[in-house]
Amino acid sequence: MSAEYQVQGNLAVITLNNPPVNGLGHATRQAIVQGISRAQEDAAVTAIIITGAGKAFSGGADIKEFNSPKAFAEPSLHTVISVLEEAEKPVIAAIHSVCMGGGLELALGCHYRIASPGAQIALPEVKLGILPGAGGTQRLPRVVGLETALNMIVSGNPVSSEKLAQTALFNQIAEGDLMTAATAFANQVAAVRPLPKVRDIRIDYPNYEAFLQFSRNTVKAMSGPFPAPLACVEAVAAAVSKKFDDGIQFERELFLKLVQTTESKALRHAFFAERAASKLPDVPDDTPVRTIKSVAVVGAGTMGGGIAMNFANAGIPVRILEMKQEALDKGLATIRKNYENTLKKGKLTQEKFEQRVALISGTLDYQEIAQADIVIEAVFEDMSVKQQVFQQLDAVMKPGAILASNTSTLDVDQIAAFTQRPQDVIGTHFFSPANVMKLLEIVRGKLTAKDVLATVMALSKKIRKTGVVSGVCDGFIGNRMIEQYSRQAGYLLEEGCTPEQVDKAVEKLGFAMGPFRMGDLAGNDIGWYIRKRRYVEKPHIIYSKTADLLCEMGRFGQKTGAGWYDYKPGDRKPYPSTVVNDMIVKHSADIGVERRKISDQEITERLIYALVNEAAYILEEGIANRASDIDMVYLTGYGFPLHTGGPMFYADTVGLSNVVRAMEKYAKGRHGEAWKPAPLLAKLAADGKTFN
Ligand code: 3H9
Repeated sequence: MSAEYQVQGNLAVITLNNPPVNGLGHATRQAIVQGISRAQEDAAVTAIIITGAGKAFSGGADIKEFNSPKAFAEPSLHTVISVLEEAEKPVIAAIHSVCMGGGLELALGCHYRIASPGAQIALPEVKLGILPGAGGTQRLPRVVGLETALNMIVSGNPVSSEKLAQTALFNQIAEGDLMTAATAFANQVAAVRPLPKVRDIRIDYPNYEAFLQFSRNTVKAMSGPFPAPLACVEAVAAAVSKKFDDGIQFERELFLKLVQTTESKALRHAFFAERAASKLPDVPDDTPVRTIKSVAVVGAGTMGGGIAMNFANAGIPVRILEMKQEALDKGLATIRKNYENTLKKGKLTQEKFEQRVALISGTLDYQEIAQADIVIEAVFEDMSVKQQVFQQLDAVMKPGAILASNTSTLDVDQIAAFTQRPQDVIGTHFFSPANVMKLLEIVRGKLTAKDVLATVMALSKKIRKTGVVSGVCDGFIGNRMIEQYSRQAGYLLEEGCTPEQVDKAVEKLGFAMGPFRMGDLAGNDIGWYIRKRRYVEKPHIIYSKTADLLCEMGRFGQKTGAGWYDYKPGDRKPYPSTVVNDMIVKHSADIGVERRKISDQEITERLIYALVNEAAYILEEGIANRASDIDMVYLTGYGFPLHTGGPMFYADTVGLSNVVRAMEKYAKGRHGEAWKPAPLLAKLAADGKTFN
């Protein structure tokens, strides 16, 4: 049973018990209905309390069930809610911790609701690409008002129970023990008849059409490719414009449509992928972790500064080490300025601003960082520089300190070998801007200790990053894949595209930024530096020379006021550049390639399938633990469109055999060798299987 039934005196108590968050799966729904029926039949029972065991009242419908017929098997959530609402004895929801989605809908079907202070109340379905499908859009506006309900349903964000104390959602906010308060309340209302039902409340909102029209316009402009937010508005509109039962029917139809959309499947995939990424088969949840109370960062450049801010934001003191006073002062001033900008925008209180600035200090002396629990190196991406730094860290850091490198491509095992304590060395690859981007690639060296890995994974949660573990290889998961993507982007230029055409094609698909705009933002010189290394180490790899020619012109991107695009001073807007386009056309002629018209479909397929094929090698080699980890890397670090669920989920949606067929076609063109399908991809496609 996933709900327990107990009789305590004259009260029946139904306790949802389906860890981790009392999801309302089929068995739980059955158990609730059985509990209500037992309570109705027991003449000694005068009222029924429904509550949740453990860390939630309920986190809502069991999302895992959505892809199976169980999700809709009777008793459906609708049926359960009707059973509660129609019960002849008062049903009181005793709410604590988390009351979300179907959990809140269940509570809204009860006659009364009591909540602990601080409970998180939400209808977050929109974040999964659906809408509340068990009456939430019809009942919530009846108790909290049209505007509050619409905000909660369209944003999906939680609101604390105290904030809703003045609304008809709660009959009481419990002071002290929740069950004691619920018991006293249940006894008070045991004899009340008729029983109050949320469905009977009238929504009083004169001129609601004007408000709803305004909401439609705003939501439409903000929801991009996602259909759910607008559907939420329409469902809430039905709560005012239709009779209750018709509104419920309308909500249900919308829900059933949305749950089938690729966008919703992609968001549900991302929900579970994010949680799966924090689990490693050989590092169980109870692996001991090292205490992290202080952090040091080596390097006060853009990366080092951004990394330091993450820890200050989480309340952890950080000391930044630099070689020269001038560089240190500049780095600290940049951090201060970043915080000042956030303060000016009203996104930070004065108090928090001061706290955060005070948590970051600087030093020129290695000895002054020796007692830090973790040190993160963020110096120039060159092995000999890394060697010097890690040898120094090995000499000064206290025993047990974690030594992390922010390298984006270099061999973490080689870095670890510069020290006498390779078990304490790990890669922590942040993405620029490091204080903003969600992704943290955690690079596990051959000798990295399990407790070091567990500590860094826990730390990534604390600083609100999505930590994804990668094995050691050139570029790890993200940059190793982007290498193939960039190569295709370069070939496309040689064959007939302009940077603008390539960028627009992928941006139309929902990418935050195309490859050339991304290059201009990150700095084209970084790729140039890496390619020069590869020309020596891996001479068989053929790159388009266009990017080198661009760098030879000094066009490093936004920072030099010119890159693939032209820029006006103080303006980040890219303008197509005649100089660059001429250079590309000339280069095609120089290498004897006849330029042709290339379709957007070819552009997006070549860029995305190049990512997917490399990802298949990465998965096969065990560099990534699971396909969904690769999706998380691309969704949180590379601006891959969320509504597609990431490159692997996207390829699954297209069908792997279709992906392979397209690759075979491109293999007949220039640089066809790049299109040899990875054995794993070929096998899955042949077997009709998927990555995820
Ligand atoms: C819905 O209700 C539809 C209805 O309107 C209509 C139906 C007809 N189902 O996040 P955490 C798991 S849609 C299944 O790390 P936290 C999660 O996978 C639903 N599993 O913890 C993880 O498992 P594991 C609307 C769920 O404390 C574990 O719980 N509800 C569900 O940071 C811990 O999760 C939502 O969208 C679920 N509903 O946060 C709520 N929820 O340990 C989504 C969680 O195996 N959930 N799990 O990896 C959340 O926002 C957070 O999980 C919550 C807890 C705030 C509840």
